[in-house]
Amino acid sequence: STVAVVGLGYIGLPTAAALSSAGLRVIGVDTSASRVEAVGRGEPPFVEEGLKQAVAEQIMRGRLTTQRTMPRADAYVVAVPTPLAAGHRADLGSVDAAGAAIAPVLAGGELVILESTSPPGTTARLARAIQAARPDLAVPLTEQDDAGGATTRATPPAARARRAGAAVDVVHCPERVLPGRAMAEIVENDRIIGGLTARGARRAMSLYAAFSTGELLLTDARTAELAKLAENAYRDVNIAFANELAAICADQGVDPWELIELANRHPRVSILDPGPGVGGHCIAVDPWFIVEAAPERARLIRAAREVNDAAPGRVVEQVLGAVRGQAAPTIAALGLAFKADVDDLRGSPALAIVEALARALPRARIIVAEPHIDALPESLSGWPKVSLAPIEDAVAQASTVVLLVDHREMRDLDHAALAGRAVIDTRGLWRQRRP
Ligand code: SAJ
Repeated sequence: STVAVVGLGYIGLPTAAALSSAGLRVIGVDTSASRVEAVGRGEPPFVEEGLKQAVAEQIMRGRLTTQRTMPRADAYVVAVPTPLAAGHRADLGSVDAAGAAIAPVLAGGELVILESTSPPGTTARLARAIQAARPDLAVPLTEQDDAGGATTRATPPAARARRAGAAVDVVHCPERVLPGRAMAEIVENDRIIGGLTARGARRAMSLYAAFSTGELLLTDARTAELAKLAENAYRDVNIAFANELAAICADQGVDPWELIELANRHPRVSILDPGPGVGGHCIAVDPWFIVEAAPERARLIRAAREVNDAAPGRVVEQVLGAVRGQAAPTIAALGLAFKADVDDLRGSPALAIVEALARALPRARIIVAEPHIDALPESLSGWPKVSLAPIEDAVAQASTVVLLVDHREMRDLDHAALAGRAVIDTRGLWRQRRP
């Protein structure tokens, strides 16, 4: 059978590779012409271990092709961005656009799977939109709908009678792979599959069974939506706990990493690592979807977001404190990515910190070292005082060194190079361990 993967990004492309590697015929769809073309040449536009090889092989075998227009297919896997809009609200524009593109090509009987992380109710919203665009098809919103609509007033009997053919099932199967380990986790992780109807969930299960070695856990769509959000909110709350402890430790003159290491020797304590903030496009975003759905209830989840969002500002204050009194300081900023060993700058606290320093220090030089990029992003390239250099060069020229990302390359840095410099280590990478 043919699967269309809608959105060839960090989730869609690895999923397209996994589905085609499992022997399915896959059509990758993206609105970006350059992305369609690059992937069509077997060249993914971002790095993920094993991705390039898998994509190139499937393209070569002809099992994976790419195009901009929505094809006919037996199943559609929607993996489009669901970013935050103003006011910490979910921007569902890309999900709506995907639905609008899929609806006209449906013939009846297809499976539409939403993988994008979504606020509660989004799967039903997608189904409603497809139903509205295609009154001639049956797109069940509930079990009762599916049974013929005996108890739903929403569907007039005349409309029901006109609907021909098999139902179009809309299902939520939230992605949950860790950036940097996407290819392995897409295959190995357990999956939550939430149907608007039980049949939809079962149909999606047989699709995922083609490539997943994890357990496939069936539930309803709203539970699946909220479960995914809960996973990322859980991590956000736990990182906020570590970041709040680190701020308290700074006032108390205590090394937070030593404190956490010691507390974690308790059999039921497992505190995460404090850092310069929470970045990426998931953990810093998804908890807001819960806040939006339940603003009165989600007090802890909102507070965690606020604690983590305040972390970059604390690092900026620390750096400003370290260079106070210097007319023209040179600062080495090590790392721009949102976390270790990835090239992804989206929502990166490190990037926000360097931008803030560039604005706050008119006469400083800021030398950025980020081994995963070969040019500064647009937000920094306009500043003559900001440059990109190898790690050793950046450190050699600087009087203040701020470590922002614990990349492998930063771990390997010879500590002797740091001698005589003010060092702000936001990841606890170079801390002095007690004997
Ligand atoms: N971070 C800390 N301290 C820690 C752990 C992380 O400061 O102890 C920071 C990182 O530096 C980074 C941010 O948090 O800036 C998030 O990094 P991450 O590795 O925790 O998570 P993501 O955003 O790369 O991926 C998460 C994963 N979710 C969970 O682990 C619950 C992944 O499985 C999801 O699929 C992904 O979000 C997603 O797409 O939703």
